[in-house]
Amino acid sequence: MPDLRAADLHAPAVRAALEGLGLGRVEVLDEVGSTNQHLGDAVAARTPDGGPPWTDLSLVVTGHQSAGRGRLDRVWTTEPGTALTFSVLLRPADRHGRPVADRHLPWLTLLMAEAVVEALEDLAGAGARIKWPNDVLVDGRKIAGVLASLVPGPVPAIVLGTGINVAQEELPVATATSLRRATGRDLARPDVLVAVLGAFVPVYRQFCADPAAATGAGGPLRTRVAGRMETLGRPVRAELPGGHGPLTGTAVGLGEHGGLLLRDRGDAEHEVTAGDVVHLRHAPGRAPGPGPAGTV
Ligand code: BT5
Repeated sequence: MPDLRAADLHAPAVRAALEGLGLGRVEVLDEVGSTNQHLGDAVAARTPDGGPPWTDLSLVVTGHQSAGRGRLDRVWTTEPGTALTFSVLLRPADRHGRPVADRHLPWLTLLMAEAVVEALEDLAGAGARIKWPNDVLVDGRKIAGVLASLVPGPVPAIVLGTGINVAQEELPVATATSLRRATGRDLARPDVLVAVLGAFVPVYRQFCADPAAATGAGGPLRTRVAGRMETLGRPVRAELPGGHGPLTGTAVGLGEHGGLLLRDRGDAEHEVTAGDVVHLRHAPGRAPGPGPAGTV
């Protein structure tokens, strides 16, 4: 019996809409462990598999992801048929065909989060916001997460995976929400996919053309992402990787390479480039404590 978990994504009209966006190879899978793993393995194999080559902006999307991954060995959990889980392959190169320098690559996660926010706004007026470095929140709850993985090679490629909670009633953690839960609206997964990629592709092209100009001080993409960030202007606690103590302060901006600029109580500025951020409640005159959604 055919597996119908991805019947909506297999529809010819969806393929036509995706093709209209100028993507590379498009693969729709009924079910897979992890789209990031699948795409990364396929690209790293570098052996022809009979299909088209894995060019820039190739896509793997699945009806159900059974072993989804988060950062730092965490998991991404979804019910069959209710969530959007997909990965795009990126081979970012500037207008002269030169690979974009590694230092700019952290922006890609934020640019995908930005595309998700714009799509959810357009489709459902969801009022979504970005939480540094890789979450999208609605009403302070996580509706989407982005995971970037590097595919080693002569010119490294990036697999950018995105999970968006669309129709779940039950969520795997209390800090999560779905479009159905947050907006009461039942959106079709393919519409969300096409809207997100439709928002991402032009932003990605703008980034690649001149990453330093797009994301440097006053650059249009840095300004755009900063304007959508829930994190900025808030007291936060940054949990740093590698056993370094947490940093507490106010998030004051985005750095040149997508890091979070944090000003501590002594007015010293730090740039956090990796780790988790906890949004703290504004509490004038008191040490900041976690807010209602402070542990997202
Ligand atoms: C992320 O990690 O948020 C990245 C999620 C990326 C998922 C996509 S789906 C397609 C592609 N293929 C993959 O295998 N992954 C990518 P992180 O910031 O580490 O957050 C992980 C945490 O989010 C977990 O520890 C849970 O607390 C929470 N979580 C798990 N499933 C969730 C869900 N469906 N909705 C909201 N939160 C969830």
